[in-house]
Amino acid sequence: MFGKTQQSAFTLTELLVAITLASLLLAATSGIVSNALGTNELVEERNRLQRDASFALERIVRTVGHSRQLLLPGNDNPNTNWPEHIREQTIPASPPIGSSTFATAVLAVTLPEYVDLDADGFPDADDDRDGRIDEDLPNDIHHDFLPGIMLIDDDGDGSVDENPSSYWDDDEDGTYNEDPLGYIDNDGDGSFSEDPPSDNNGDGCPGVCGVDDDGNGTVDGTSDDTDDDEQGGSGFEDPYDPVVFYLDGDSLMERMPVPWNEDGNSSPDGPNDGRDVVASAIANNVTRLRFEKADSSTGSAHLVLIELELTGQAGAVVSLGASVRVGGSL
Ligand SMILES: [Ca+2]
Ligand SMILES: [Ca+2]
Ligand SMILES: [Ca+2]
Ligand SMILES: [Ca+2]
Repeated sequence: MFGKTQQSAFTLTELLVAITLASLLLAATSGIVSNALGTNELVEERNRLQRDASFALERIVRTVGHSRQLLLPGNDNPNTNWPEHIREQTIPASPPIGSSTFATAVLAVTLPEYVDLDADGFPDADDDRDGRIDEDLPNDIHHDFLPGIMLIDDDGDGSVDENPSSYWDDDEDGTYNEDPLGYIDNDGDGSFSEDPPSDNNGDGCPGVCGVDDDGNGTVDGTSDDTDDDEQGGSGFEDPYDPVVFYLDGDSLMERMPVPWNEDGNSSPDGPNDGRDVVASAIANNVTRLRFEKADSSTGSAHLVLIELELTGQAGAVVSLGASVRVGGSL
């Protein structure tokens, strides 16, 4: 009896110890479990962000690789104290550089030939459907009735479309038609051919002076010096159609020109112009976007460096980069 009581007391102690051990073990296990859940969530988020960033980068790289011309970023302008060739933006915003008031990331290239959204068999970039692309620019080279590219801070000074009445000013520097097409930086801003007049090379002749541009046997066939392809017509019938990548909040936007009257406005020369665009988000949760024009040569095959950072709710951060040559895939 005595022995039995002692045994059962012993058992009780054992039981208590066992319970304590079990609860300790449980606590430890639940710690491990919740830790594992947290890690899983982070891993999943990182994978998701990785997919999102890859998707966006691939779209940009494909577009740039098939474009014939980089529009933004331009070369660094030696006359300003902020970099024009590097367009970087963070969310939340980091302090602007020099006397620029707001840093924005922007990449703009001319529309690749493969894009035919209205499926009429002509590239959308061939505005006059003559088989050639961007061959006859108006004074307002983007044909959007605003300085530079519509709703974009072209010169990186922090202001968008400043001096709106001066819409022939293609680079937002306050003067227009000051840098015709060619290999000379006529206005000393570091960039070439960034603000041509409707006589695109500024030589006072249709097409190039003394050259039979359209191969019809007649040299400088018309008296219209704005007819850059010597094909008659309005004299400036094929503007640039910019594809633009930029941030709207923390969304990376891709803005496409469309060959129909998207905004309902008509121009003197027709219902479709540079204001007809469609923008869509190709990535969200962006915390950093950076575009750099890596060389300042006069040629067209410029190298563009791209960096994209996404940050998720759970704290995962993914940063991806790419470098692509403009027209490198043509
Ligand atoms: Ca054309
Ligand atoms: Ca500006
Ligand atoms: Ca200008
Ligand atoms: Ca220039």
